[in-house]
Amino acid sequence: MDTDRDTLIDLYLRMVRIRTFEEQAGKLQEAGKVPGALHLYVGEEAVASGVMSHLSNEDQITSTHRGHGHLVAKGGDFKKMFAELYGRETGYCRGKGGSMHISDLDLGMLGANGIVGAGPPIAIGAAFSNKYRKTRNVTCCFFGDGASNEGTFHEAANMAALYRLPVVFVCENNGFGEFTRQERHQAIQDIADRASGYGMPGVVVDGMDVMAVYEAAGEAIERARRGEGPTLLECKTYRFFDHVGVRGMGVVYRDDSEVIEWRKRDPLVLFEARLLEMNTASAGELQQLRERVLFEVEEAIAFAEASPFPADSALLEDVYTVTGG
Ligand SMILES: Cc1ncc(C[n+]2csc(CCOP(=O)(O)OP(=O)(O)O)c2C)c(N)n1
Repeated sequence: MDTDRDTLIDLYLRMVRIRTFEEQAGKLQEAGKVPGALHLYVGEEAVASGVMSHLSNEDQITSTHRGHGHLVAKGGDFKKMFAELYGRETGYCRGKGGSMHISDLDLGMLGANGIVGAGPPIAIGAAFSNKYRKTRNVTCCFFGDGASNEGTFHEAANMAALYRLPVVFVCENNGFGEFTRQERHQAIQDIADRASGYGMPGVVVDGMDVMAVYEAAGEAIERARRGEGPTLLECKTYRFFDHVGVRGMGVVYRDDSEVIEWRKRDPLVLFEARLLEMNTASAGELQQLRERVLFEVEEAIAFAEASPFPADSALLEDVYTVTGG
């Protein structure tokens, strides 16, 4: 595929934005400045970036507990994100939701979600609406290998294929559900194999190679836009940090040597080398981009730290209850 320079730089920038956001968020949490659980996306940047590069604000995504990378790649506001992590009034949820409840409907980001497997039913609802209203919009549903065992995924996959809904199921297979290795929670190697059981194509792609994700996602998204129905796109990836936070909770479930091996396939380093090799940009230009992003992230952190906490009187605002009838 011939990809123009702007697209290549855009892919790089999305990955740098995610990496920088997540590394700084991890540091802040370790310094005790950010409360709550942060499930960081470092190592998996190529997946969100390769997919999101095909989407407009009218296309939707559903996200997961590991959701920062998805929102950053979809154009999320650093300031509102950091303010939310800090629990401040100026955050996406006015400081009352934290990492796993952030959404941005203007960007078509239908929400992070602390419930594993909660995204697929929401995604097919949005996709059904797109089809019913005859838009050409597509919904991309991100979920992990662990979530692919949940009933919600299977019901959504069945319905999506049955009604040929414009949805792409993007499975981020990082090899673990929390601390459980994939081979100990499912009897298959390729989650994409499950697609044929529902009557949709299943595609396996190297999730550390942003160009490979970009190409495979492009085909699946175009197929959905043409009204030909869903695809299950399995991206084989790896998280460099622990399940929660940078160093995690001290559970031993993988060797450091495994992480070191995977880090040799760091999606950012691989792509940077490719950009230099193709003469898309010089090392100096790429460094300038990274410095600009770091500056934006630091500005956003300063904004969050200077923002007030929500007032006690706001405690019950934006809280919804269903009353019995
Ligand atoms: C319904 C439900 N079951 C269990 C959990 C606890 N839990 C949080 S993250 C997680 C692992 C999810 O693994 P995966 O879907 O592969 O995503 P990853 O963390 O690897 O990105 C589990 C079991 C939960 N939040 N929700």
